[in-house]
Amino acid sequence: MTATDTQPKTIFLKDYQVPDFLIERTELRFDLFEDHSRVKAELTIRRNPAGVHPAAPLVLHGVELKLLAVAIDGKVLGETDYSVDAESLTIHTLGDSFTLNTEVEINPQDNTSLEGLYKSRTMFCTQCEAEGFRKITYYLDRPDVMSEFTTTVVADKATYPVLLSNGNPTERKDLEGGRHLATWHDPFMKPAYLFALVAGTLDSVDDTFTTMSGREISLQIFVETKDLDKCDHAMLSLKKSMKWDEEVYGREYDLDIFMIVAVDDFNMGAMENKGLNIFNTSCVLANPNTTTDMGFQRVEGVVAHEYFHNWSGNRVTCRDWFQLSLKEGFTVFRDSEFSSDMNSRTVKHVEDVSFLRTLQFAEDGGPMAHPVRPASYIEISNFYTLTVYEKGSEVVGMIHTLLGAATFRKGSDLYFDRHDGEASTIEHFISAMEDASGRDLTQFTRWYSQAGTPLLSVSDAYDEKSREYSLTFTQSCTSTPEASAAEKQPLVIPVALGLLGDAGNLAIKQKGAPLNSDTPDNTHTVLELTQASQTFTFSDVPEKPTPALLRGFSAPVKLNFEYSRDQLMSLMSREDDGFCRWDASQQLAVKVLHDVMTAYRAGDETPTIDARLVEAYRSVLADESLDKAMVALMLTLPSEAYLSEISEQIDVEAIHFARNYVKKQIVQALANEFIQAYRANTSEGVFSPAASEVAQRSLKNVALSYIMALETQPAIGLCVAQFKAHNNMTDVASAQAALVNTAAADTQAKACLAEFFEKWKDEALVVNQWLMVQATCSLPGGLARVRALMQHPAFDIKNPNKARSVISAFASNNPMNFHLADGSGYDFLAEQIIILNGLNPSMAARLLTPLTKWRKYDSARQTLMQAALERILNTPELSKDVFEVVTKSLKG
Ligand code: B3K
Ligand code: ZN
Repeated sequence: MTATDTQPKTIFLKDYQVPDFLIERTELRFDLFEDHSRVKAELTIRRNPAGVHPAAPLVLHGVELKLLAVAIDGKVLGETDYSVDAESLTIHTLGDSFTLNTEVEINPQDNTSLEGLYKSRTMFCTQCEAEGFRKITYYLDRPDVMSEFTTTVVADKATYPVLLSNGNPTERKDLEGGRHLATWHDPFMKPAYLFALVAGTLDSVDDTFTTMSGREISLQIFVETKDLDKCDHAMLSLKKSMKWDEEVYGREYDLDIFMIVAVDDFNMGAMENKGLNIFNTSCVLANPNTTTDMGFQRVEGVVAHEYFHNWSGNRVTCRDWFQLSLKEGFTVFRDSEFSSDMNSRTVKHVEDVSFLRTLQFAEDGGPMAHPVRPASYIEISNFYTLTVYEKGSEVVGMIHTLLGAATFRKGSDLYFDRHDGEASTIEHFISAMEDASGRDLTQFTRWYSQAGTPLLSVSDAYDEKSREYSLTFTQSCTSTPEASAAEKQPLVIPVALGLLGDAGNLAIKQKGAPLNSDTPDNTHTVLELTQASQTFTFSDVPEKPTPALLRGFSAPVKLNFEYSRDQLMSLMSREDDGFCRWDASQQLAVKVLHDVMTAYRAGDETPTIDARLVEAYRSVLADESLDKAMVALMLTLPSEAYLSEISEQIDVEAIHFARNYVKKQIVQALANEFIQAYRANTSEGVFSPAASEVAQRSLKNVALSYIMALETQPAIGLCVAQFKAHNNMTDVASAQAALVNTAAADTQAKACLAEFFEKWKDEALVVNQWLMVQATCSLPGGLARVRALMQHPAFDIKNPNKARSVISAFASNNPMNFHLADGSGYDFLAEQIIILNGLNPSMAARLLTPLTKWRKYDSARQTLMQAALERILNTPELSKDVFEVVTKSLKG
């Protein structure tokens, strides 16, 4: 598609109509061959009694299919009975119920989009969400058409001994010519996006889980034989998830078997197909030698997320794709709660908030901003966004906060019970929560329809005489593509609050209202804002307190309260809420970083930094009461990406300079403390993935990164020694990253990179880390390094993990090199997007993100970034995916 062709169509939520036909049963037969595959479908169809077009023809979705045969009720159709175009098969005259048989030929081996049926290395696999099923057979490929599936897979037995699909296995037999067949039946009605098929040479790790009603479920994780030693963590995570969902949500697994298959070529993290989850290897394989602590956590979180979809997504699915957050926001909320329960709640929360504030806030402030429930889209693949997922999860989290855990659980029970087996909407979810709580959530639902991050400005006043303290909150929201700032309506914002006095948190008495608190000492409350501006007054306040606002990040808003640096130090050391303590450390660091950026712009490259930051860090390092993972987080300066997000106009060089400069100043003042922290947290023992050890490693590696900022030979020596110890991948990867980013360690870095590659060249996921650490190296010459990496035999642009490790990592996490003033970084990215547009459009569209932010840069860069976008727009045969992001970015 080019700009001159017909523009792709926009789909609107307001135009939703129920389907004219329903598919009661779907019987599929796949004959898989090396150069093509055949798919026979027998669909039992009837007119939808609730349909609005009683005489409508049957219009089935179908893309890139070669139609071989079509019959209704066993009668082969003549050419005038139907018509076929690039996206559909239309059958003109039909009764109210009938059987449709089709046969199509497809070419999975040439399918580089990784949607539909495709080959990943040696195996066949599928990805159907959102609209990939239409690349497999003609179908009503929409989530409100739910059907009972029976699937037969036929393939060469020697090459594809394992044949899997959804549900329970019902038949297996050998056929002539060395082929064999397996049939699977899924008794649960499901939309086509949850269909899956896998055929390959796979081994499995097997286990069982006994459900709360005593049913034994067989659990299998399928991988290539070489990866059998990397499945234990995923299996353990799966069993923990199954138990947790029973305990916390009362949800039991339904089929007799639950399978996970790991594939190398996958666009996303994983997919919740009914009974047959398909995972990107990066989200399922884990082993201490090859996987970092972060990798372990990701596996646990993603396994849980996909498992939880069995109820929030599969048993109750979405009516249409506008409702995506109904399953995704809710399921992210569920998996975050699970991870919080399995590990440290505060640490998990800080990590989530940091991610949200850096990346989702940036999305919400850019041209692709959209409500949690978008009102329109061109290509739904573009809406698997941080807003739908992460902000969607925060919105569910606010309902949880407003209702309390017990009432929320009543609401979720009601939702699952009422809508089991249905394709549902966000209204249904909200109604269940309203009915369970007796609350009116009408105003609250604005969170689903209004885009943009609300800004909450807060001011306070204290009257010593009356001992009254008041807080005034004013909410606003900047303009987003769908609505101007003036059109934004006030939201319901829960503000969790503490009041910090000299000797600790004060008891809170809210004037004119009973305290909304579940703490016995009344030091915590949740205020509910509903108006554009609102004042809350507290009585019997003995001293002017420092407000601890938005405890636990009780709402996804930008908070603006003019804390003094001394107040931030108090919050850092004495506030009860861990999130607020961390947030105060970030705010203090931001202030100091801004001082340095201002000095840098004025030509001063050796400013003195505010000693209070050093003192605050000294106290954090000495605070024995803190969880070590929290110490590590509090000592980590805000990232360049976060500093960019909060800038009106991003000054790439000043941000990079300030961050490095402040880091160096801190370590020069606290060198002994950091060395001490490094030593105290280095354990000689056997590796353990337990939370306490993860926390130690994170603190040790933060200390290492400070020590390396000294750029001395002893520091480099320490780092090389850690690299060579090869005790676990977290330590090795941290040492490698520190060496690669230190100019003075050039020789050592080169030696380590060579050694690392030699050792791990057969482990694709480890090689991806090796690619990424080089692609994100901020030292000069980044673009040349990245171009060289792309020539390396380990690189393959068709593999999304590799494209992400090199291209996306460079464009998103290497600002100094990507944003070179000559625009060469932008040209490079445009080139790669144009290549990927032809191979894998949804990947190509995702890679565009850094260019969509062009308005936040100086005018010279703006011009260069726009030119890169224009160049992409003028590419022939532009996919819908790329077209949508580019046009919205240029307009927005
Ligand atoms: N539901 C899938 C997303 C698939 C998106 C494909 N474009 C993964 C998940 O959120 O669990
Ligand atoms: Zn999901």
